[in-house]
Amino acid sequence: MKSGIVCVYGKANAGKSSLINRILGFKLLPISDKPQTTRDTVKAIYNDDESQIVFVDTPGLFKPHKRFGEILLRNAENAKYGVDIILYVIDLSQKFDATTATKLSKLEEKIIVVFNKIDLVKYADVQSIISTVKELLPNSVFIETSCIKSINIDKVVEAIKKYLPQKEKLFSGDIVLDRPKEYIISEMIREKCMRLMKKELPHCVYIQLDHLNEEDNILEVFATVIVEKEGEKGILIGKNGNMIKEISRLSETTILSYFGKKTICNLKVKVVDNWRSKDKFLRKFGFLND
Ligand SMILES: Nc1nc2c(ncn2[C@@H]2O[C@H](COP(=O)(O)OP(=O)(O)O)[C@@H](O)[C@H]2O)c(=O)[nH]1
Ligand SMILES: [Mg+2]
Repeated sequence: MKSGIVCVYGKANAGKSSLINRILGFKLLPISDKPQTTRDTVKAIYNDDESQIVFVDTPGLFKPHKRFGEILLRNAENAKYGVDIILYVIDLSQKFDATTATKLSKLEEKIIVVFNKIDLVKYADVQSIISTVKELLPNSVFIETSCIKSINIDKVVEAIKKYLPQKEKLFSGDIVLDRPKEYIISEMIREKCMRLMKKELPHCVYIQLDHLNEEDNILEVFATVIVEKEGEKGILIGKNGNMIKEISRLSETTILSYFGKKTICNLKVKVVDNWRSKDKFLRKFGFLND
């Protein structure tokens, strides 16, 4: 049996969560076109007959502009230590800067470089990025992928398996995420907010799951969508409550398809003034542990 921990690392929006979802074969982690969709360093677990891969999805690297951002960044940076393999995801369609690759070149861990979003670029335009990375990380493995078009995802799995140590499974049974149902549901709701909201607004959203009422065929969710300002609350509720209704409706569909139960999603919206800058709330919401 081969098993180990793979940290998925790279800039915000590179496609890290998309890649993990593709490898798992179903959509587990939230994805959107806004950077910082991933907030927590969650572990997503891939199992097959001969291996277990524990993926650590990270919030990605970005310039933090609030206390909250600083904490996410610190967690992302810390996640890469003590793992078996680092999967470094690069978005080929974006301007490349060598800082991250240079930082990684100093680590001992095996690095698999994933050049993602090849569906968006012409090879001639990205050749120089690829050769720069190859020079900076000469001992790594390199794979070009598209998560959208499902290109070379199997090669990534193959490469990971090759370098995983011989070890017994770290997680038993068929757990796919190291988080409870409540977490998965609130992430599904948050993903809908991220997708429907414009620009900076989605980042102020925190989903507090108040109560889960679960019966044989029905799942009733009571949650509070927390934002930072009255204006944001207005936008989130929308004209005649249309926005929050749409968020509920889309969440219900996603929760149903994942848990196989008809879902009713009751959402309230509440303002917690500037929560992303206050340690008290960052701690309460589980982002700050010290
Ligand atoms: N065209 C294209 N888009 C992609 C690809 N992989 C991810 N994306 C998109 O890039 C955005 C960010 O993806 P996400 O997985 O949330 O990135 P993360 O922040 O690194 O976890 C989403 O809109 C994805 O649909 C790809 O291979 N090709
Ligand atoms: Mg992500």
